[in-house]
Amino acid sequence: MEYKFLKTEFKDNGITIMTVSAPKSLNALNSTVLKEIDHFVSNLDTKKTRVLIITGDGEKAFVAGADISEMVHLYEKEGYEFSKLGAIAFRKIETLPIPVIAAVNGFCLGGGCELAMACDFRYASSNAKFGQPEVGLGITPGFSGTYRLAKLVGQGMAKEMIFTSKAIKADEALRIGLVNAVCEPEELMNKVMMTAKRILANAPLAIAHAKRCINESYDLCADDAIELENVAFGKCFATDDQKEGMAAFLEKREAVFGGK
Ligand code: DAK
Repeated sequence: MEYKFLKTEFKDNGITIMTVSAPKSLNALNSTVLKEIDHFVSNLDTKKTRVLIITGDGEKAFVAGADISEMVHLYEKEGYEFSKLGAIAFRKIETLPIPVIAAVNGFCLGGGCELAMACDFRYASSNAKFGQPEVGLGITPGFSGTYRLAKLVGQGMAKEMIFTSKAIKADEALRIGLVNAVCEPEELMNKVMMTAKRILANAPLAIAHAKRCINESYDLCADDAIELENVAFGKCFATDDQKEGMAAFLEKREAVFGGK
């Protein structure tokens, strides 16, 4: 499928970059962008792509939110449908069996912050700004921001960010744990790539199991979360990757994982 608002780059080492590109509106998410993201993620071959990087086109914005010029025309039913469109696409990102890293380059507001939070972790450029400005527009966060922001930074900080609608700078986002690292804008992609390459050196199936355990255990009681991990651990012993990883250690060589 040809995308109007997405640029996709498949690197032969297993890293794919998905860039949201709507420069006239600072990469704002209209319903076409959301459908394209959904289509892209739904059809991603996660045997070939082992790490997905999501970023925004240009230096000014990652994504400056849901498209206000489209939302202004919505009523309750369409508002609900628009919200579901983003929520479903972002949930697909969150549950992909591969790591997804957000490279946040500039404004990361509203639906943009929600897109970044659906990724496994975030690196930001020093010019990035994060916020959930929705209540200033008379709406609530609509793409699972109330849920994921509170999970990431705690309820008190999430409530302050959402109730005040004030954007925070990259260093504050780092302090509260919304991003894992901050660097100069020109270094951002290199830094993300270096981390992606480190991930590529490890066993894909073990990473997929670990991601699922981390995602799912959050909403479970301790006993169920521990059992989930026990089962995942056991499943790893049915893989060639476990045999290879342990043999390589004992033979004092680098492991070569086939994802089987
Ligand atoms: N939507 C549409 N256009 C946008 C936009 C957005 N979110 N953000 C920026 N633009 C457009 C501007 O209108 C402007 O267009 P032209 O005037 O050139 O045609 C162009 O991008 C450049 O923006 P500025 O001229 O404003 O640039 P500045 O550097 O002066 O300011 C800014 C940058 C990011 C501070 C400012 O553009 C801004 O405040 N943008 C809006 C940020 C915002 O409020 N974002 C959150 C959107 S609300 C839900 C579903 C989803 C959501 C909620 C509920 N349900 C259905 C329940 C999600 C909501 C949101 O994300």
